[in-house]
This record gives sequence, C-alpha cells and structure tokens, in this order.
Amino acid sequence: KANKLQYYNNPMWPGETHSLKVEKILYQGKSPYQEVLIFESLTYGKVLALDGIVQLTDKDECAYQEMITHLPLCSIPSPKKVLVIGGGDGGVLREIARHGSVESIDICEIDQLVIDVCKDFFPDLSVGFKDPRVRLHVGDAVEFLRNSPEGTYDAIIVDSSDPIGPAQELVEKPFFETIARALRPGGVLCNQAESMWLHTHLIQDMLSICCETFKGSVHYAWASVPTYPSGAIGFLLCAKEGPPVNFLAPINPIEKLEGAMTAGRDIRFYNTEMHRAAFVLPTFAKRELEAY
Ligand code: AAT
Repeated sequence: KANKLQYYNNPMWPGETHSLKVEKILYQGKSPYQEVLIFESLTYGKVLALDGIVQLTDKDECAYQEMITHLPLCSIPSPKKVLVIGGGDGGVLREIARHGSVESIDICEIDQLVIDVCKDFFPDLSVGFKDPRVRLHVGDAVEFLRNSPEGTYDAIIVDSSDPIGPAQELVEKPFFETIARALRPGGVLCNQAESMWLHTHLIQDMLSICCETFKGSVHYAWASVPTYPSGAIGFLLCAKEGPPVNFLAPINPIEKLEGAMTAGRDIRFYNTEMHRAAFVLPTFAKRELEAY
C-alpha cells in the first residue's frame, strides 16, 4: 500500500500511475543509487524498473532504443565516435553496432548493478556490450564529460533516467555545455526528453538551454512507447555549430546500410518514414514548443 501511494505521488506524473500484472519477481536489489527491480509481466515480457519507474520492457524496448539511436546516427554522414550516457542495459549499444562506420563507442553508466543484472536477465540487450568497439566507463556522466577532451564525438546519446535521483544534473545547463564541448563541430546530441503530454515546462527549459548552447539546429521528436508515462517519450535533437545538420531528412538512411535492418535482432520500429514522422508535432505541442 505504501508503495502504491508513492507511485501515485511521483512528482513527474502526479495523480496517475500505470500498472502491469506481475507474473514473477526475478530480481530485487538496491545499489548506492537506486532500487533495481526485474519482473516477468503478463503482457510485456520482462520489465526493468528503477526506483519503481519502468525503464524498459521486452515488448516495447525496440521503440525507445531504436529511435534514440538512429534519429541522431542517421542524421549525419558516417558517424565514427559515439558516446552513450546511461544505457547500462546495453540496448542502445546494440543499436549503434548496426552502423558499420562507427569506430569507437564509449558508454558512461553510473550504476554497475544495472549492468550486471541486465547481463543476467536481458541478454538481447546486454549483447551490445560484446561489441569490441565498446569501452565501458562506470561513473557519473557529469564527471566523465567534464574530463573528456574537446571536439571528440560525432554523436552523443543521453539515455538517462528521469531527472529525480542520479540523473538530476543531466537536464541542467552546465551539463549541456560539457556535451557541446565534447562534440566536434556539426556533431549531434540526442537526449531522452520526457513526454509532451506531461512535461511541457521541462521540455521548454531544455529547448531554450539547447538552442543557446548548441547554436546549430534543435528539434523535438517523439515516439509511442506504451509502458512509459503517458505512453509517449520525446527526444531532443541538437547539432553543434558547424557543418549544418538537417534532422528532418536523414542523410544516412538505415535501409542503405549493409545488413543494418537484420543484424542481430531485426529492427522492429525505426525506419526512414518513422524518422521523418517523429518530428511532426500535434498542434498543442507545436504551440507550446515552437517559440523555443
Ligand atoms: N535504456 C533504458 C532506459 C533508460 S535507463 C537510464 C540509465 O541511466 C540507468 O541505467 C541509470 O543508472 C543511468 N543514469 C542515471 N543517472 C546517471 C548519471 N548521472 N550518469 C550516468 N548514468 C546515469 C532510461 C529510460 C527513461 C525513462 C523515462 N521515463
């Protein structure tokens, strides 16, 4: 009962909650950063929750991981150096591996426990860590970016949890400034950007910080993910000043990359049409987000 109350009162989505029937609890533990729970659900397969918030499920992880990865990587010609923030389950790494042009993939995840339990329970995601191009850094992304050399990355993907707990600083201006510093001119950022149904003010703040910080194009995109609050999640796409980037029309289409659609687990959600469609906003969201 106490848990139920806590979920209804989550300040990120006050007064609402979403339930999944638990068939079996597979793992429950606590790291220095968060509570980690894995369970088998009736209808979405295995589920990973951190502090009671669903991070991914077997059934719909394809939508989030494929979009957060291919929206940025298909928007620039032959990405080579990529950085992932968060993403300890390995799903985004699995998606990056489809891009043959990529030479190195750094990942900075704060929580070793997430990495370890996902290796045990989500082999279809943690397979991403097996790619020889991957270098794992366990630590806080804020610290990692402060120490990373300037102008290094072609793309940075911020696959982080909600800004309560260890990801709090990841929506603040100093963090975006270190990201912009770490990108090469014309390099791109794709940041998990919450829901247009729930988080207008947060998205507006992130948009205005990013327009100021990156100076190239900045756009909001979204996709349907049934197990995330409100059933939708957004992505903030930013290009650093330099060679111009047109996010709306992918220059590096996935369908043209040798074997990318079928390597490992087949692509289930992303394609060039979904890429273009992701930037089309409902009227209310256009009105609220356009000015930024
Ligand atoms: N791909 C699964 C989706 C996630 S996981 C987010 C990850 O970000 C978690 O493993 C968490 O430990 C990590 N993380 C949080 N804060 C930091 C930090 N400061 N530095 C590095 N890693 C961090 C996200 C789902 C989004 C759900 C939206 N409601």
